[in-house]
Order: sequence, then C-alpha cells, then structure tokens
Amino acid sequence: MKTRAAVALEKGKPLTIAEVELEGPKASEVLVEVKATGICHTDEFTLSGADPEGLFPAILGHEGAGIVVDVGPNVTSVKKGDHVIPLYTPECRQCPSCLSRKTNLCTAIRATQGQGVMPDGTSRFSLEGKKLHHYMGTSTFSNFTVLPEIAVAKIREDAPFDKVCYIGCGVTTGIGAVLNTAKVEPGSKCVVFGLGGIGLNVIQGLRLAGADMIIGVDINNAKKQWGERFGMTHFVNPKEVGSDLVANLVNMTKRGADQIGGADYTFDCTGNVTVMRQALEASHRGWGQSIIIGVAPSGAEIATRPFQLVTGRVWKGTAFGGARGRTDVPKIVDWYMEGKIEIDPMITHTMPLPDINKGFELMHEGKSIRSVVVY
Ligand code: NAD
Ligand code: AHE
Ligand code: ZN
Repeated sequence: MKTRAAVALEKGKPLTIAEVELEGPKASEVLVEVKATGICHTDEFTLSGADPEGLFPAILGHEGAGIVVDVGPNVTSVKKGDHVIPLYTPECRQCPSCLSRKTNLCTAIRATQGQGVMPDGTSRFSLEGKKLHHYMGTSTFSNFTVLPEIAVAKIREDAPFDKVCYIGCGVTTGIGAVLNTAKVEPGSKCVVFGLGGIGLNVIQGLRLAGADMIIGVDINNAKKQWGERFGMTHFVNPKEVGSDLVANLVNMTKRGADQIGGADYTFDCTGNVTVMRQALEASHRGWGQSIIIGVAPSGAEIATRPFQLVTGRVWKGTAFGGARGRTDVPKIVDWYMEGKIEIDPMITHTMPLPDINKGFELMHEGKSIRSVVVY
C-alpha cells in the first residue's frame, strides 16, 4: 500500500514529505493507522546525527496513537479496530528481561529494532524502490506503520489520539521516572534539570508522589511559569546564580539539625553530561539518587569524583520511565481520562504532516513544549 510519511533522507536535513510504499503485516504483526504523533527531542537527536544508532534514510517518530487496521497471522492480543499506542519498549512477557521483573527493557526484538528493521530482518518501507529504515520499531511519522503485536498497547476507545499520543513517550517517561525508577516518597525534596516535554512530566509525577520541594532548573526563563503550572515550587536559572549552581541547590535543600543540604532525588532531562554531573552532585550525601533521563550524543561520557558515590549518592538511568508498556500504558491513559494527570496544556502546537518541520523549529527555538502532528 501507499502511505504519506515524513522521511529523514539524511542527517541534519529537514524531513521530506513523500508517498512511500508499505508492505502489510506478517506473522505476529499489526498494521496501524497512526492518527497523531508527538515530536520528542529524541527524534531531533537522531535527525541531527548525534545518535550512534541513527540510520538514514529512515522514518522517525515514536510517540504515536492510532487504530489497528489489519493483523497478520497468529495475532491474538489485539484485533482490527482496537485503539493502540505503539511501544518503542515492547513487552513480550517471555524474554529473560521481562521474566526477571527487574526491568522494563524487553529484549525480544531490541537487536533488529536497532538495525532499523522488523524482527524478520526486513524493512516494510520503501521509496522509489529504495529501502527506508524503521525507527525505534515505531516510525510514527508515517500515516500507516507496521509493528509487532508485542509493541502495541491496547487503550480505551474514548481517549483522544491527539492527546494520548504523548503517553507513547514523554508523559510515561517523566511520570514513570518518578514513580517506577526513583520511587519518590511523600515529603521529598527534588530537583528537575530541563523543563521541556519530559521535565514537566517529571514535575507532575513529583506532585502526584507528594514531594514537598520541587526545584526546576532551566536556562530558559520562560520555563518558570511552565514549571509552576505543574507543581514546581522554586525555579533556578543557572545563568543567573553565578558560578556554583550545585552549591546553590545544596543550600536551598538544607534540612535538619546538621543543616546538610542536597536533594533526595534529582532528574536530568537535558541530555547534557555537564548537567548530569551537577544533578548527581546536588543530591544528598548518604542517600541522594540522581536519575538520568536525557539522551547524550555519540561519544559523550559522564564523570564525577568517585567520592560522590562512595559517600552514598546513586546514579540511575531510566528508559520509558521504567514502564512495561502493554501493562502500564493503558493505566496511564485511564489516569489522564480520570483527570489524575494533565496533558492538554503541554501540547502547545498541533500541525498537519506537511508542516512537521515547523514542529522541529519550534523545539529549537524553545517555543514549544510538545508539538503534535495530526494526520
Ligand atoms: P526539550 O527540548 O523539550 O527540553 C529540554 C529542556 O532542557 C529545555 O527546556 C531546555 O531549555 C533545557 N536545557 C537545555 N540545556 C540546559 C542546561 N544546560 N541546564 C538546564 N536546562 C537546560 O526536550 P525533551 O523532549 O523534554 O527531552 C529531554 C531529554 O530527554 C532529551 O535528551 C531526550 O532525548 C530525552 N528523552 C529520554 C527518554 C528516556 O526514555 N530516557 C525519553 C524521552 C526523551
Ligand atoms: N540510540 C541511542 C540511545 C537512545 C535511547 O537511550 N533511547 C531511549 C528512549 S528515548 C525516547 O525518547 C531508550 O529507550 N533506551 C533504551 C534502548 O534500548 O534503546 C544511543 O545512544 O545509542
Ligand atoms: Zn521520546
């Protein structure tokens, strides 16, 4: 079949809108009509050429929602007409990782996903006879896409696609980092670095968890009112606090008789390795945990004095907020529909597919929280 898509022909170039060829679903696969997709910073990261796994030409996009329109042989868990969210972190419930109960990082199809192909080693997308790579196993910048059935979460039918697509990455990542990865306790003091599409969801996750102090850190002052909108209690612009941001944050989080400062939990939502170090070092001696969410460019490395870890601070990372997609995503959709979490105000811009490059420009300019393409 033919489908409209935004194609990343080469790194660093705007996407090209084209009619591409898409082969139908094979065994254990489904064909999904994507109704809406968010644009995440990770799409920009890969398009820029900073992703060591980046492949071109490719159809990017990993934050979608849509309807199953066809199923291949042996598909049992979803059917035509089901509303679904594609999962870049699938949940097979059979691999050693899924069975371990210690991680959400299902390994069933990770190898082929990283090679930009379906589990049988082939691509279903082509343009003028030339193969196009899939991306993160989802390729939601195409109006129709093919996914393994273990990589879709079935959701309720009254949930609006143009909002719940954001649960396909940003919402789940931010809230999940708080609830699943950090397991933040009520009364905690926390610092969130980077108040974009992920950081604001960390903030609303911290509000849900009952954190007492939520300090937001961003180099863009326009993010102050955004953070406050979702529960941030204090804002710091690193450019305005002089040379020592960490000392400043430690001072703000002092407590108890000994007046030792440091946050119980810090979160990096920037992908900047200097910020990651600051986030670790702003956490409390003895028990502070720093959660890395941001994705750093090829070749980047994190550093700190080992003393920071010897004295009890913990560095952790999280992908997709530690969520098991087929189990947890439908619940997060329920939370949204029941008003427990907010999504609508964070979707600052919507656009049709031909305007998708505008969404990337708004992100570069720091003018959007989330742009959503509606097909
Ligand atoms: P975004 O562009 O919407 O937001 C980034 C924010 O960081 C912006 O507000 C920006 O002003 C701020 N910032 C930049 N440099 C800073 C600095 N030095 N100090 C403080 N703030 C700074 O991006 P996003 O969509 O929120 O994504 C954030 C990061 O999370 C990206 O690296 C993205 O790739 C990553 N990500 C990871 C996962 C995961 O599963 N681990 C999921 C989604 C996104
Ligand atoms: N390909 C990159 C890593 C990118 C990365 O870490 N992706 C996150 C999701 S970001 C969503 O916006 C992820 O799921 N990681 C776990 C995994 O298995 O990829 C690189 O650096 O090689
Ligand atoms: Zn993402």
